[in-house]
Amino acid sequence: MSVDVSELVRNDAVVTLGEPERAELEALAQDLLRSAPPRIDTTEWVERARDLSTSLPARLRLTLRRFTRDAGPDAVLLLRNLPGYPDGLPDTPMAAGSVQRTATVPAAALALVSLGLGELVSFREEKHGALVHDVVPVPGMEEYQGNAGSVALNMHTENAFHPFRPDFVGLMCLRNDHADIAGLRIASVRRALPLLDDADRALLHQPRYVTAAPASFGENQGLPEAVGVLSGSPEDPDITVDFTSTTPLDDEAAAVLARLRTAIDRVTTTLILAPGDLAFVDNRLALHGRNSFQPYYDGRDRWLQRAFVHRDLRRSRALRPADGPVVHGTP
Ligand SMILES: O=C(O)CCC(=O)C(=O)O
Ligand SMILES: [Fe+2]
Repeated sequence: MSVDVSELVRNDAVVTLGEPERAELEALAQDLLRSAPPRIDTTEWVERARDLSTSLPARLRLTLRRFTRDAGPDAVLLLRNLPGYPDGLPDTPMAAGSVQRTATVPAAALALVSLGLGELVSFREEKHGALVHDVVPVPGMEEYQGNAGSVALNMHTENAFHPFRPDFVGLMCLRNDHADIAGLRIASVRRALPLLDDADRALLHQPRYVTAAPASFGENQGLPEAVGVLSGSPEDPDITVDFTSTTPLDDEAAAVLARLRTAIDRVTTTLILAPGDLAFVDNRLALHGRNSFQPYYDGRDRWLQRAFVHRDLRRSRALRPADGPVVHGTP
């Protein structure tokens, strides 16, 4: 019962910008490049971007506003036909930890649209706290369970271990892989839940799982707290799990997690993003991952840019020095 893109279209989860809307967004991005300091990761740049985001095309603002209230059955929003580089797309970066420090039209467009959903946020321990990340295959990291890899990336909540993980993850495609087979995989808890029985659903709410922080988030972490994979309303719960780094604490919890994984597999949709596509995943309701692809490291590999959004920035204030956008460490 995998969900295909036509179903997303029926559910208003796909919005293609018309040419005038694309031109309006490009003009806003150009205005941001002209009127803000060149470096993205400054308070001034984000303030200017936030102000300009209030002038996004009206239909786009309406779409974003509705999505923040209810992300729908698939908990994803796919925006299409965003502006790219006006003078041609540069080579795909291939350095580990590559980020966008200096604004360009696509990075500015990503930031403007993200600010229509909430506040931009990043993590000091990840990509040096940059607000716009490159998601690209990195030589030697093919097998890595992270976005630098090119093997299949297991389904996960972004930063599942972190209490201030993003509410939304924005992934914008600049270039797909050579064979055009690499896809963002998404699955919502709303689709998976009906495939589980009541006992399994109840157990998934119990604190019988741990998700460890990666070493990059610091050594002085105690043991991670045991939590449920599901939380909140039993009829419409949030999901927090990473099928690479979440560990069940007992055999029964392990068996239920395996059944959840099967259910997730059955409802997973693969979105082959095309240049100009921007997918926002509601990180509270949906998991994401990626299928495998072949990188060539010839400057024409797959290239996404990524940004994280918080709906309530205040919640993480204790970990954000000077009220900046960068979350430091874990509580
Ligand atoms: O490569 C993708 O499509 C998704 C990678 C991913 O999980 C991420 O960048 O957070
Ligand atoms: Fe991810």
